[in-house]
Amino acid sequence: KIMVSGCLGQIGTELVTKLRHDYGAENVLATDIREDTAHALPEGPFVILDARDGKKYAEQVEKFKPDTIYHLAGLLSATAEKNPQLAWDININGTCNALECGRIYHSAVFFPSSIAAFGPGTPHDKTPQDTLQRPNTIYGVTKVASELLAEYYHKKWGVDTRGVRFPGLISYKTLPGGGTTDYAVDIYYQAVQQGRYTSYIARGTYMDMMYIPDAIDGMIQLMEADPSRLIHRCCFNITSMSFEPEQVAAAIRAHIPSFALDYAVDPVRQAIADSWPNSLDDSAARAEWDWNPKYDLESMTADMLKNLRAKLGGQAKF
Ligand code: VAH
Repeated sequence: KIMVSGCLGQIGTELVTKLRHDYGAENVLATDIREDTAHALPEGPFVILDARDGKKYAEQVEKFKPDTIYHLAGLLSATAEKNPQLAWDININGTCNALECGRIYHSAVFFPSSIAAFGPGTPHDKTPQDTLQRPNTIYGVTKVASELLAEYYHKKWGVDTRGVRFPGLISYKTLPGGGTTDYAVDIYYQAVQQGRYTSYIARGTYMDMMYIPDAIDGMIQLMEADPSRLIHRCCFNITSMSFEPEQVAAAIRAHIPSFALDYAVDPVRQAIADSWPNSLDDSAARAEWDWNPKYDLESMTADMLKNLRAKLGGQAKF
């Protein structure tokens, strides 16, 4: 049995859909701070849960008795930078509650870290699995603190904690909520609706990215991996591609030749992007639990445009 917090987010909606398909809807408890008014999730148990409410979090875990908790509730980088105290409250206290539940009720806990867990002083190219982590964003600070907490709960109390450092995630079902990498999702929506896009991230800014089917499969693969093979726990570098805006534009032009890209750089999100790696070394994930993504920029672009044209119907002019 599985419980998911933050189930209505960009990752959560697709994870719950996949888990309910694979394990049976009744075995997957979806929780979020808000109601599923858009009916983003397939049928199954749903509970309103603010991850900061430790008492309610524990009540739900005690009642549902999940073998695994995927703790996804949290604020993303750009939103967090606008409200650092709230970001600390949600991202840290929520994770503490998930880990306490893992300790008391013996559930395994998945934690989503991020490339944001690295900062300006970290090697930017092929960033190693084990290296300096001194991020200068509140989001990155909460990710490093949470990684260390998750490692501590494993070493101190044997909680089965595991996690990955996600790159920017690209999907067409649920929009991301206030990230820095969101330009790489917006560009596809604008391409099919306007035939053009104005990027808030500057030309030449490389960041790791991943198509969401690979992310969802990777999370489940990690949680099902043989624990005796795991040398690392929280959290594994994983990536599938690294690109800059001009490269996405070129991939889109293979389908929409007239697609135009220009720039209006947002200094806040550009500074965040500049502090992050250009590319990760994900050899530890490949060696310890056979991480092996399927999509590259070309196949992701074809799939995104096909599905956005279907989703947007008449709004898709290109
Ligand atoms: C963000 N999409 O932009 C998230 C993610 C690596 C990026 O953490 O904040």
